[in-house]
Amino acid sequence: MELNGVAAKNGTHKKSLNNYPEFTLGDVLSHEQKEFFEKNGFIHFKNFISRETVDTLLREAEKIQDEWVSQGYKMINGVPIKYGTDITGKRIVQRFAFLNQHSPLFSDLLKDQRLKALFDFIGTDDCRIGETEKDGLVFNHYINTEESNYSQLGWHTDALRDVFYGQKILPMLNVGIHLDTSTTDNGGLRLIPGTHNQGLRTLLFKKFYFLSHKPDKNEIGLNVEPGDLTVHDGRLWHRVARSPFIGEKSRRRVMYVPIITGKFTPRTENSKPLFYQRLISLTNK
Ligand SMILES: O=C(O)CCC(=O)C(=O)O
Ligand SMILES: [Fe+2]
Repeated sequence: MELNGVAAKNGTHKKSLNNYPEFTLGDVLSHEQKEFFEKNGFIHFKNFISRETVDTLLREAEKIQDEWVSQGYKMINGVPIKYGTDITGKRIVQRFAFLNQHSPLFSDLLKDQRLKALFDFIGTDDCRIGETEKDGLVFNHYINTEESNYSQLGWHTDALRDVFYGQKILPMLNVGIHLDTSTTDNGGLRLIPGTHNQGLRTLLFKKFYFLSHKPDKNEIGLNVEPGDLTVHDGRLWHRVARSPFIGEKSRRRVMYVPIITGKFTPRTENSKPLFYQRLISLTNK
């Protein structure tokens, strides 16, 4: 694999099973981190938050989930909420949007100074964390049960939404904060390194958006532990593979927040779902 050539040189990162280097996020990006990201369109930072913080966030999300379930909310700022069923039969939220607007624990997390260091992957001075734009802080909860229909997500890029807006594709990053261990033998994020740099034709037509789930010969899987942070370029092709297991072993929870540029376009209670937001909620059966 091409990535094998990028070997660990010093103590700041080590090799993982999948053979891509892992890094540590500080207050500024290193030259090596920028170079890796520019070439591959993704990067993996270990231990962004502690296991204790992960546990606290999981408990907080569960509290918010129980409230949303009991109130029967359908959308947050016009973004459809995805509901499902846990292995115990309990009704759960499988995709939250704008979670940062529902608890200070989540809004404070987005204030972490180290997240600002990531702006340098874009390099313009209008970068910001999408606290009130796009889908805000998203929380995805995948689990395979008899009844869960949210256990995978087809091939897509996150930049597609700008195409539907008729806008120029603006630089954008998607920052993942992982809350469960996810190894490549248990489904999880698959991405195709380098596809962020291959032009509009690749961005639009490499795969059938959200409908195609077929493994790609160049895809790589991530191996993450709770508290790890990953970043991928908005133009990078990726999917979420279904875990081959049923039940607890298949559980995978991960949060995403975008780093965006361009015109400030906040969403409010009166916002309507955008095409891509409907697509996500319709296609992951
Ligand atoms: O769950 C993941 O790791 C990725 C989710 C994703 O690609 C998305 O929500 O756009
Ligand atoms: Fe995505």
